[in-house]
Amino acid sequence: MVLTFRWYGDSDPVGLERIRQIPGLRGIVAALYDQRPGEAWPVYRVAALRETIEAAGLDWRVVESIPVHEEIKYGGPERDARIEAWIESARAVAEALGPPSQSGSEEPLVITYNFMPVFDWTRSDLGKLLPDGSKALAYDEEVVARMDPLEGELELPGWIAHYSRSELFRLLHRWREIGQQELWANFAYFLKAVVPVVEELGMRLALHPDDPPWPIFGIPRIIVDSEAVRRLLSIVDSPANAICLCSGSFGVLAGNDLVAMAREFASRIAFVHLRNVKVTGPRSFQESAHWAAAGSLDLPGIVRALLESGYTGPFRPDHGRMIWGEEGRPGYGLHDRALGSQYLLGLVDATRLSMRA
Ligand code: DNO
Repeated sequence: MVLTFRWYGDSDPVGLERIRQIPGLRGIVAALYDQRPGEAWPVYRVAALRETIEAAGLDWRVVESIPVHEEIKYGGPERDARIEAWIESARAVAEALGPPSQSGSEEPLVITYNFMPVFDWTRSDLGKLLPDGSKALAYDEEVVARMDPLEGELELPGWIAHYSRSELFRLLHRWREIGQQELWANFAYFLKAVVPVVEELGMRLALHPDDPPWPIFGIPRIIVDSEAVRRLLSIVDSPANAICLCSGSFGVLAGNDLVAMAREFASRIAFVHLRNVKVTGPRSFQESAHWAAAGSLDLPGIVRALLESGYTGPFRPDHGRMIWGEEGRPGYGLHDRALGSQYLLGLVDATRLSMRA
């Protein structure tokens, strides 16, 4: 398993030179965050970002994300053109990133994406004050139920689309007509178009689960549990059609046994997000430090299941709290993610040791 770290490009308050000092870290997770969803990425821009990352002694191995345009998700008239643009971006990634120069890793390049309609990951609070003075991300279903996205009341850390009020109104209206079955059909249409290309380019897709894994604002969400994962993997049976095992997303649903999921899907996992959450009620949670005892998830068990099942791909610490007075992008400060990365490396080392015994 290869430790990686998400970096948001030149506008990220956490610089590459600081990331470079985290022990055991070479792999960067990045994307062209200023490209609008549905626009094809130019090769020269991907290549320029690669050069910046490599100049810092690091290696760009995971793309997160190439966003999927809404037309594709609701099956609008422009969907084929938007899928073509998505494929063009994937080709640009393959051409500009090519073989890894720094890490010598043999692992294929990974493209992470999600299929959540309208909203990416959603929280009700981006800075919940914890008793120790740190600030965490939190989701409280009751609070979300009272929010009106059209009034801009929503905390949307993961939202790249930035719709105008009227665009959002139209989108929300359209989704009132679309149910889970149609969303599945549109997802299958997308997978059948992109997976063969990604496979041919020697890369792998990593579908990020829905976060949180239930419908919000009356809009369907489908990538929520093992059954959904089995279904999506069978739509195109190729190693390139893989998932991102995000412990924190799946982990807030009591029925999701992450250790069992890691074992069952190991050969079809292309990327792993490891973070901890503390479940605070039905459909409510707050994010905690990575250390297992700080939250509800069995991170040592997940790491062991992955290693014992032969997983050798990338993983990253996910969402950190804001600690030591750090300010910045919610969930993506330096300090707590760096602490988390070292805890995770410790788990990997200890597991490997016990597997040798
Ligand atoms: C949140 C992230 C997500 C993820 C996308 C993948 O922190 O894990 O924003 O990058 O959903 O497409």
